[in-house]
Amino acid sequence: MTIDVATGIVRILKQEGVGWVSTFPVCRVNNALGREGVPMLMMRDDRYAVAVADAFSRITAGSQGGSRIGVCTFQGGVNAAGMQYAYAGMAQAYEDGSPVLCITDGVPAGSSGNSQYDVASAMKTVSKWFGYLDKPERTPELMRRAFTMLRSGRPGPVILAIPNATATYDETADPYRPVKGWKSAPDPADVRAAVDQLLEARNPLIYAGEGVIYAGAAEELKALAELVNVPVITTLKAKGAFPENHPLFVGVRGDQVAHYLNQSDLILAVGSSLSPNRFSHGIPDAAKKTIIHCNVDELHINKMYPTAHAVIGDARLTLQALRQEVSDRTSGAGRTAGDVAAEVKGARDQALARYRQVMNSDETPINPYRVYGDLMQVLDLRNSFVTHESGNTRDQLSTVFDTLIPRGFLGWGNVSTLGFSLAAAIAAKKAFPGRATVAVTGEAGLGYMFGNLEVLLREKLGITVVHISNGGFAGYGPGFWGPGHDPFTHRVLGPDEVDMSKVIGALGFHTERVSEPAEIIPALRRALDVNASGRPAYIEFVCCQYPVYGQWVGRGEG
Ligand SMILES: Cc1ncc(C[n+]2csc(CCOP(=O)(O)OP(=O)(O)O)c2C)c(N)n1
Ligand SMILES: [Mg+2]
Repeated sequence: MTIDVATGIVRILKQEGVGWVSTFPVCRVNNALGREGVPMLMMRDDRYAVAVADAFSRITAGSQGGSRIGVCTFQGGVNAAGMQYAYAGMAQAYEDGSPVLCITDGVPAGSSGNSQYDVASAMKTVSKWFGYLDKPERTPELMRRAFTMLRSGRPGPVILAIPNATATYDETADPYRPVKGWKSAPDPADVRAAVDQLLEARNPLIYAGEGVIYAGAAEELKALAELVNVPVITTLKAKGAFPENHPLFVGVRGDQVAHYLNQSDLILAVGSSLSPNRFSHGIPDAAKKTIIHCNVDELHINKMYPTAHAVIGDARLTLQALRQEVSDRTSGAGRTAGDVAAEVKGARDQALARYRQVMNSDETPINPYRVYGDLMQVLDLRNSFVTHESGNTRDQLSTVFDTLIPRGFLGWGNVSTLGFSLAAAIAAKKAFPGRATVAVTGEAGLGYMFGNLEVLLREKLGITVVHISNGGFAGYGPGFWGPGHDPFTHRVLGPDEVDMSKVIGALGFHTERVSEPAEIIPALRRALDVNASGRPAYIEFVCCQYPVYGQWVGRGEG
């Protein structure tokens, strides 16, 4: 059967279990999606088209229903306006290592080199793999390769450029079979070496990264931590990989995390790049510690710190192998030294005391921590999804929000790009429609979202946007980063000047504006009720600019 490339791609996507595709027009594959019955989620800009698909890959990663690949399309070709705008979304997906498939029009043969913007070289800087479909017969080959990249090894975006979507080929010549994706198990000698060190350490610490979630290895992480009786911290992106009510859980951010990072003599890193960023912890005095680095590939080994032992392989298989080795060495008894859980509790109680206090605060304007505390009371933490924004909401929520299931909270952002929370919430609703879904934002994040709010109404996506409305970019307020940000780039019109609940209410959202702490819980309940019938909600909480304490731990200091 002779078919055109666009139809061939869409049929392969269906074989690969892709249920919908996010887009911003136009891409020449889109009509084939429509004809073949694959729903399109049309966003209102190209960056969001990428971000929703990106977030869908992240949120479904390692879930019980199985990892699913988010797919998006946007404008490319010679007039690559869409692609230029989508670039921001791709850069973020690449930086965060998200396996999203981006399909775009390629520059047709004979037209290359005519524009200033060089599509191929630009795309290569933000993708694990960039494929250019130079012959229609290669459609199955390139799609096979794309899904191999998406489902195997270190996760990252794949971009396919289709220069001629109407060219035809024989569909039966090279029939497509779905790609399962492959994993590798670690070298047993490396596992033994790691366990030698682990059992000798006085103060080991497990540093869990998002690779644990991609590998679907949360259970294995818990089992190993319990067997070796070692405290656990997770990165921002791995928040939820370890149950945060577990006695061995130290935290994602906060003084207790700094304390454990400082006092540890051995770091067992699993599924993390260990590349400290603005929003992840470094390892202080790394040269004095033993770093065992378990990762899916060698890219991150010996990257910023000397790796004492690398264990290369899939995180789940690695954790299983480590556990088996410990169990064999200790006749199943594991490592029992000290009352680790009591120490963890003591450190957490001490570090969290100041936050627990303000989570009950009756002050007005409302303390943002009170909103987070009340949100935790309203949500079923085993059946809900919360995500933060760039700004104070990230640092505040990652310090105090208790996440009990993988992806009950999405932490994101090696470089956290404002506006992503709405995309994440949309993706979460698509992935798990039954879960209450909340995006917590400040005014900057909200500004990025505005154009895309219509999508929630059109698609009947029952999501609640919680706005910590504090009239400024709080992190850039007085005292932050020294002089220069305040008063210059700090204040915006706030709740005294603009009533955002009216603005967004006029769109058709259920909206409320809350100034009294006692009203937080009832307002959240009303919003979530409305969400259940597919209507989005926005709540403006009139808040103070409350400081964020502590820092992400750097490389040299505590
Ligand atoms: C795309 C992008 N540009 C710039 C930044 C830098 N940035 C981080 S937070 C922030 C302001 C956040 O202010 P707001 O949304 O009001 O949150 P608050 O900290 O007040 O809660 C800015 C400009 C960013 N993260 N992403
Ligand atoms: Mg603000």
